[in-house]
Amino acid sequence: PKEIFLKDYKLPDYYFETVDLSFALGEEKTLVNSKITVSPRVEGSSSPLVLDGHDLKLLSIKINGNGLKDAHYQVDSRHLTILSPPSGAFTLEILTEIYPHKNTSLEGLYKSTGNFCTQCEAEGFRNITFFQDRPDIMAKYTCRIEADKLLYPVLLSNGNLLEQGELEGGKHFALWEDPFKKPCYLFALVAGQLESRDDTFVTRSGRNVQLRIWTPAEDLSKTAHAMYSLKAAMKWDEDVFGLEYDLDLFNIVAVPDFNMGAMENKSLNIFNSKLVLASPETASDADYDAILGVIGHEYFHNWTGNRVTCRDWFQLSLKEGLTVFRDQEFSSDLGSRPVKRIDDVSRLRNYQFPQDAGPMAHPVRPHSYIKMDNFYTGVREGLFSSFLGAEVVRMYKTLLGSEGFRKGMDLYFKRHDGQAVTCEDFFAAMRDANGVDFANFLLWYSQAGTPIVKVASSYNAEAKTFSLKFSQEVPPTPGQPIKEPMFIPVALGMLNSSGKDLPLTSVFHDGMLQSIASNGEPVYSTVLRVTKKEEEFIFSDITEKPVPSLFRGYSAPIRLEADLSDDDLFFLLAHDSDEFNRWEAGQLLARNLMLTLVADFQQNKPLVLNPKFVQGLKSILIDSSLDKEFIAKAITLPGEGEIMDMMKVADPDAVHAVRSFIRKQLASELRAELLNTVKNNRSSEAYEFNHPNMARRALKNIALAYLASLQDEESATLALNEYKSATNMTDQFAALAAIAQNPGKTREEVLADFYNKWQDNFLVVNKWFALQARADIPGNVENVRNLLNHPAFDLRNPNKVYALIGGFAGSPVNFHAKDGSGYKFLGEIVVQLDKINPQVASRMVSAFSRWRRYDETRQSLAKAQLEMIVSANGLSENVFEIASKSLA
Ligand code: B3K
Ligand code: ZN
Repeated sequence: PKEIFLKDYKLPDYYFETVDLSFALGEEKTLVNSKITVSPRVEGSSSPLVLDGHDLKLLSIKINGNGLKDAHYQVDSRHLTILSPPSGAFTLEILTEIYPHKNTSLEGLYKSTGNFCTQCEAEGFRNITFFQDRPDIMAKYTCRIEADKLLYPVLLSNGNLLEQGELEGGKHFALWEDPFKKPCYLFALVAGQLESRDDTFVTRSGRNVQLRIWTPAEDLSKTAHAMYSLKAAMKWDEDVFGLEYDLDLFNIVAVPDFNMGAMENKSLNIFNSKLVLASPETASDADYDAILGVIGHEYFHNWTGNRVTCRDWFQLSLKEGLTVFRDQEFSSDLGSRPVKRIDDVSRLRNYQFPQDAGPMAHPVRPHSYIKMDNFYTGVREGLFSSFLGAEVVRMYKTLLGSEGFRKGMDLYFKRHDGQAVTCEDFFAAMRDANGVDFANFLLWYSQAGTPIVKVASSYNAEAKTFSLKFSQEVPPTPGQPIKEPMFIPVALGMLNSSGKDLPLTSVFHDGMLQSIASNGEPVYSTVLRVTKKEEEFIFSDITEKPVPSLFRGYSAPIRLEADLSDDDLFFLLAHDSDEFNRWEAGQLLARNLMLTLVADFQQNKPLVLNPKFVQGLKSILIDSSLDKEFIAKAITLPGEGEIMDMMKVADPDAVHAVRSFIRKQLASELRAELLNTVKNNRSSEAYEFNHPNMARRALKNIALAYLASLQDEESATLALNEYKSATNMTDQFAALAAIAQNPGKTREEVLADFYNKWQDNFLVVNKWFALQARADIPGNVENVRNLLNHPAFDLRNPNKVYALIGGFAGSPVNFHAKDGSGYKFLGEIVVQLDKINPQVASRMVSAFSRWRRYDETRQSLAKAQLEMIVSANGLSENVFEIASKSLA
């Protein structure tokens, strides 16, 4: 397989001005005619024109209307080369034949439950026709679709519908035109039996936009939340960024077979059904939240990604980092900002940091790739995006403030609308709009690995100064043994002895006393710019010894090692005005506690829970002034993966035993409070999607989960009653999960009951698969193996694979079973799956990538599976890249 390098980027020799596509969709084969107007970049040059194409059958090729003779082109399974094109502009017309019904990779044109649909990002357009499949080729498209009218009554593509009509033989056609230039990865086509929920949105300048969400007829009633989310997103982008929608029509289509979450094709977004369909009975609060966020995300791409796109795929974060940041802000504004931040940071810690510490570590802008699809993070959720890239964008905002950030965005669009650009262009817009010096900030794009920041503090009572000494280190990553210091924005405040923020006036740094007051008034929080390997900041006028609250709101994606004592952390947990840092203090305490107990466990010492920790959590649990969802997050222990990530040699058994011990111990000591929490947070009202109600449910359900871990009669009855009386999926599934923690008869009965109830709803059945897959009951490998043969399971459907196989690969106990049974199971599946769908297989194989983190026995078992995979016949580039880099 060929590796592609950023440093090798070259401007294309030819540009495409217009592309007229014509599809004749058929059951056995589809004909694709593509007519392109081509112009050389350099006048008069006639170097060969190389087009990408993957397993296409070429039927004919014409230049300026004349058939091209065999001697004038070359074609193989990857390319079509026109050896000496005419000098000057010309038209190129290519007819190819493709087989969508056989396409199980779900890339290019394929069929999903009888309907045609497409997925072209990153490099899927080459599965449809020969093309310069690279994002810096921006052209204007038309698309004519011809198909059987009964089988495919709805025909959609990008832009506006120009014409439609009947044809002979029961066929019909539609002709679409997209007035905006776009790269081919944003092309889309849908044909099938679909119905739409229709609505309208009037933009702030008065444009009437027709909104349509398409699904099979039986799912139409479940699209109300998606429509609400779309309208909210359109309004939000106008209010916050002044960005309006630019066409008269916006379509969303939900399909059940989709490799990731959704795709932002111009005016024809295609979505995985699970991120569109929701009703209170079938979707949980988490699903509702995800739908809001992803509908927002794809809509926001219209400006950040489509109007301004990427020059090449190395610049992915230019659109993904920025758009993830935008959807995070959108969800924060519509829900709770601190809770959203907590979720996003947890996701970063659980997906991104482990990756950045492993063999697949790469900078926000990678230097090379074999298969671009492997560079979208966020693995098992089927929702792939650039979480670290979003943190980089967030840092601009932290440094510039909302207004400065908006100025930068305005300049970015002013300069680059209609262009394919780079991360430097975004950086330059932020810098120039604000006239600021960003020092070595660009390193965030090129240097991989998570910086470790140490902070030592000291108070001088006489001088009334408080010093913070920062030192930073970025660990080596593959190909980058030596690192430079990074530019790290540190948002901070200082708490006095009664827990209030101390006023901050000035700081001594770099030999200068700088004022940090704002208009002569002291501030209570400030942002320091740490740019060197070691650096000291001395705050003056600090009247008492403070407890510093560092990296408020998680102002930089780093690992912090501060010299805070447990008492300081308990104090921050109780008082910090920054809610995120209150949660963070609790997590740090829990992490320290868990690591200590893990060591005890490994030395066969008895486990004892620190009463101060119980007390700290108790005071949060019963504090009625706090947001309920915040409480729910604050009493949730860090995940097992996060703790393993912090150990020299990851020990899944010890971490699992310790986490279970703490949960059970907390449940028994806080039993009365937890019972009250469940009782006081029930509601007989109809389901509502809003923060207070979701927060109430979240708190009730975590309390229920704690109680169920006690495995006693009373808790078991309680959980069963909650299951039976639930009126929405959030409560019903939470009760099911609480029950399913404990092996036994009730577990089996309730799981069977749930399946019986929901067997006709594939999205709910996937929840049922996932729950069983990630169970930590002993010997679960066998259960999961059996579920592979369940009639509702299908290896060809990505959602099902993510639920069952992905769920299993994320379970610390059974996947890492010491006898190697979990590894063997995954190894076999990867090889099987790779023949069906390489993208999905490569998501799964990445569960092996951190095999070196475990003990020797596990290492050799996992390594054997990786070796078996790498040597498999006909392995895809996707899986090869991950597996071989993991072994390297
Ligand atoms: N841009 C797409 C992701 C494409 C992944 C390609 N393998 C959707 C998103 O950003 O959410
Ligand atoms: Zn995106």
